[in-house]
Amino acid sequence: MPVREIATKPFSDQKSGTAGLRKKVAVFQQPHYLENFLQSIFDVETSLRGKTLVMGGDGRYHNRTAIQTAIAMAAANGVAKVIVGQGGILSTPASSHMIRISGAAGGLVFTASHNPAGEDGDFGLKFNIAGGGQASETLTNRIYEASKSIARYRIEENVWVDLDRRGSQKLGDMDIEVVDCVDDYAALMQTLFDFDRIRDWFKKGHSLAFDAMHAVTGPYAQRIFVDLLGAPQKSVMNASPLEDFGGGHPDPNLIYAKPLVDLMYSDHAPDLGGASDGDGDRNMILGRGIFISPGDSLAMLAAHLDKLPGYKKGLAGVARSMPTCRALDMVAKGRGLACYETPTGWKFFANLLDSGRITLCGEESFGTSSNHVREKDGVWAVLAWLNVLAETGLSMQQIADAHWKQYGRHYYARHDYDELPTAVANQVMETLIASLPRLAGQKFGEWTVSQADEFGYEDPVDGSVAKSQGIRIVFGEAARLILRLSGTGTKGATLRLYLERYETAAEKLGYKTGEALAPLAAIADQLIRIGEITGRKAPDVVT
Ligand code: VG1
Ligand code: CO
Repeated sequence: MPVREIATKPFSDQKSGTAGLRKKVAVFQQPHYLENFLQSIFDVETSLRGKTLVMGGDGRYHNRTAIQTAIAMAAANGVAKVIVGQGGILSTPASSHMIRISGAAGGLVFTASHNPAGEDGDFGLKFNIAGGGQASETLTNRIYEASKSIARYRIEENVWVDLDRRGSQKLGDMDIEVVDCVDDYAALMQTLFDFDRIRDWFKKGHSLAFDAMHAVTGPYAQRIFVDLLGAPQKSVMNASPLEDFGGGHPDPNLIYAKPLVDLMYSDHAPDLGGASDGDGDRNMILGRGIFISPGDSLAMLAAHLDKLPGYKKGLAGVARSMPTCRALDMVAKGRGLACYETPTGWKFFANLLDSGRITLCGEESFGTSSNHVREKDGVWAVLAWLNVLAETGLSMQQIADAHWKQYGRHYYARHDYDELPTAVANQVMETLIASLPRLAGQKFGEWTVSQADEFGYEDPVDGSVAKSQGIRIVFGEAARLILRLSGTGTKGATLRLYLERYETAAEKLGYKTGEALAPLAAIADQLIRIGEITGRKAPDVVT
């Protein structure tokens, strides 16, 4: 097959955000756009030459086209072997696992995660390194630098690979292996969880509702929950992945997964409700009549995980992103575990996991996972909860009540202000930053500011430093307000305000979240003035 060098000109916007490069589909469809970014990866990550590269995506619009291009460029750039999920499908955690077990030098994960899909929606590409973790900021910055001066890319001409036919194919000197997207992942799950016990739990009449949101987890849920664990077919909703995710917003939260939430609060609610996002790395967890916030889910799993087969040795340590509520810290304290606080974005957990410092980690944005892969993992979280329920024989409500009684309760919410003009969003941030030095010691309502600063992180493993990772206003253990700019949006700027309030007294454990946080929201109005500066009356999404 002839390799061609194509002359090209740089695009100025190929800087990765919180998790990869995300743009409108139309941006990715521009001639040379994807090719430039891919060539920048091949030019920077020269270790891919002669090695294996994993490819797969969440199945959204443009997935197959992009993968054909990537295969043609991998061949032209000296990659020895490409392993690709059948139909171009691999969930993000399954990609991470595939990179790990195949000893690949890296992986291309085609996804814009929870962002809407379809012709007018978003597309994205994440580069993962050997070991299965997301490229570090240092690496994505080098790729960005390369993309700013790129002048040519290499591609094999006239390539068309049959992505639907499992097995081996050849493209020039390069091997291509098309693999089932679920097999290896399902095998991994069976090493971590007690499938027999979960099967029995279903046989006893317990039930699950899982919403795949017409995104990538459909085939995984079908195989694992229905075929392997014997859950009735109706346990999996919206199981067929669609290129536009059914026109929905594949973000598993109280707003976008409303049908599941309604079911869980109805008279015929199952014992456990779960949902995942576009690429399968997020999870939402509910019990009958109860929503478990992601921060609580993380803390409760930290308290119960060592009952499950894959974690019997106990946890090495735990970690959470800075905006994630401090419920995890309480469990860590109670159990004598190290607890790390990292910037937002899963890539910051990678070194902690690789060095054996932590076993479990999570983010407030519906992300939880363990050291079994280097991405967050939605189906894993649902399985972990299924196993905890089957093992303890308790209901979600009973587990939550006992947890809050022992550790206290963190009320938590995130307020998103979407699609703001970038200058206006920056003004909110800058105004607040300017006021920080005056805040410590000031009293607001029943709370006094103990600390007000911009969060920075020094990685304990490689010493790399990440600055300006969000503003935090801390009121001792009692409360926190956090403000940061999103790094995953594709239109304007999104401001995220996070509210956290901690209570331990028995009579304060049963509030409704909105009510518990109302006084804190009022303080946020006064301190941060989002409404005043942006002209927005209310957040667009509250989760
Ligand atoms: C958001 C979340 C963050 C998560 C990231 C990727 O980032 O807040 O916790 O890691 O999405 O998740 P941001 O910068 O928009 O706040 V996913 O499921 O898109 O891979
Ligand atoms: Co995702």
